[in-house]
Amino acid sequence: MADRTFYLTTPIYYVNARPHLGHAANAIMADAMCRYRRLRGDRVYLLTGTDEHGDNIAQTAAKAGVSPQAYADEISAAFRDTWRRLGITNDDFIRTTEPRHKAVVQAILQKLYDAGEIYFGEYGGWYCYGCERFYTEKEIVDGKCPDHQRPLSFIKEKNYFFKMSKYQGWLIKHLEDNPGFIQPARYRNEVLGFLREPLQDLSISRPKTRLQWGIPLPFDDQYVTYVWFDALINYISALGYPDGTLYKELWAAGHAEHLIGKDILKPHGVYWPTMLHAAGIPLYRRLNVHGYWTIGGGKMSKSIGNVVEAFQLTDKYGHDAFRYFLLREMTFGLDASFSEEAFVGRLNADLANDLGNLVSRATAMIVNFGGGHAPRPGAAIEEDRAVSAALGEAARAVDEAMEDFAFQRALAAIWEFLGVVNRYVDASAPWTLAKDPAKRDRLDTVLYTLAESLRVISILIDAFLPDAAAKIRTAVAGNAPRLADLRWGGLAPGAAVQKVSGLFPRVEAEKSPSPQGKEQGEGSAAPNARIPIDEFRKVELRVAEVLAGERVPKSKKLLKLTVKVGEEVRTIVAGIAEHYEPETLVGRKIVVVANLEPAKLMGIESNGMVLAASHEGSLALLSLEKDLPPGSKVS
Ligand code: ME8
Repeated sequence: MADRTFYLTTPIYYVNARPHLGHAANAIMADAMCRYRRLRGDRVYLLTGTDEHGDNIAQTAAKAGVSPQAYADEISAAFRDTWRRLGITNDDFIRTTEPRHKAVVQAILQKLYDAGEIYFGEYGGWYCYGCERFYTEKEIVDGKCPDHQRPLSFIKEKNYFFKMSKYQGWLIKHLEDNPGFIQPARYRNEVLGFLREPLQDLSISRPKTRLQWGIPLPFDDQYVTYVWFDALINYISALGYPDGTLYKELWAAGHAEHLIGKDILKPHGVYWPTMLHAAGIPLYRRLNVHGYWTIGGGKMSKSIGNVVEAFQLTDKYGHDAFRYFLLREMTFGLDASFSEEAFVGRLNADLANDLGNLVSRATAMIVNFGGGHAPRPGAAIEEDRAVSAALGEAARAVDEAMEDFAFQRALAAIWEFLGVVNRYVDASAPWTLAKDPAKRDRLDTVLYTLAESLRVISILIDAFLPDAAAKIRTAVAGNAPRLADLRWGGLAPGAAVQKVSGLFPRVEAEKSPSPQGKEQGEGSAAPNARIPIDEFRKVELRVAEVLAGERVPKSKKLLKLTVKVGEEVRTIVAGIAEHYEPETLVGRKIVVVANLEPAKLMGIESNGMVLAASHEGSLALLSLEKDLPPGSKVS
């Protein structure tokens, strides 16, 4: 990441619904990303806000018996308060009913009108009031809006149109020349997919006879601006386009990135770039698209009704735990399913156990055996060096993951490091060393390693778990966190360390108290919970043939395997080097998870996972009882 300035926007939320889990997840992702970039020392600017015009809001306000402005004031305030309580570190909050925004929308409309980019015409089409847009025949599913699953309305009227169709070829070329413009790639492909159909011109107005609640067109006061044309412009009106310093430094200089949910891909991936291009305004740098949170498999959002108040669970379990779950459980770009059970599973396994226990054990030992100070370490042995090496790996992996907004990968890498430190505590057994005065030197080294681990952990988790990070920092002589301080050895010997306990208290499930102790599987969401068959079906298991195998240099545990799955040849890195010689595996048929996201292990990209059973230190690869070709499905 060479770019040291970072302007990130969230969508502006419609004020027809109170903030819910989906909105909160979106704002939390944006916040975690911005906190991370600030830790890197980058100049960061985070914008969020509310989208307050349109049919939808006018109708909701009418139902509530209040004016649209009064309605918008109330819900917009609810978003601001909610974000403040969630600790979202936005630098500005824009509302589309503010004069600073309206002026820019009108200036851009006028500019496009003067340039002949807008014309008056008639159009009839199927309209979704929920999405505030027309749907093409191809997009309509069973006569309904694919997003809201509600019938569409046929609307025919005279309106102003933006000549979007003429930019179809230009946009395709831009996407082809800039493969990273929309990420993950599936969404870039989706936009290229839309663009295989002829692109229509965009109706950018609504007659006042039908809708009053909008920004009047500067060239025809009988019309108001279509909500998307109004809303998208918030990203630059908030910066004081065209003359504001922020606009020049953040937008015009090419540092803008958007974070959106997949439902609003088309307005951001098609309308917005063509609008900008037609108005002679530079484009954003990158569009980052996340999937949807569902509840129990159903869709959750907007006017569908199955909406969760973001705070119900944050108040119950704490902001950090809520942030952690949302960031850890969603693979960026894909949908994720929310359940309190899975939430509590993660809280207990990852937060209470892996992190909370480590912090309380380590600080207690430093206080009890080290007198409340990080001792001066003696000579490091291999076990100590493994911890510092693991930190380097984790910091690198986190940085790589954050470049792609892959929060789940970043957290998995941090938890790898926590695993290394937890195993180090067990293996080095400071409580035994403390009994033998002759081992004082070794004990000091171990206690220093623990104190230093806590210091770096507080930096690593700061963007994701800011409250817990601050508590650890206070207890372990930490300064303001910076990624630059992730270098091993930064903690001065003699630094004071205090006990920390109860960072994340365990939650006992109300319905089915489960006796999950420390032995529960690492990183599993709800270790003993039963899962529906559909969850299992998401895992694609296949037979693979090993074509070649070699040890991964500098790793005791890893083998690099080249395997054939069907016709496809791929690399899988497997932690089986202590149990198998690579040569003995060639030609064997094994079972692999074929649809895992790629992961980098010791710099090698692994595409899949080998299945093996283990028991008390012994490990056995799964093999077939009868020969079947590679690629065969396992179920
Ligand atoms: O679309 N899971 O506003 P909005 C994940 N005003 N994200 C979700 C979600 C869910 N279940 N539900 C909503 C709008 N979101 C427009 C945006 S931008 C110029 C105008 C996300 O309040 C959704 O994907 O309906 C979107 O990115 C954001 O919340 C705002 O949704």
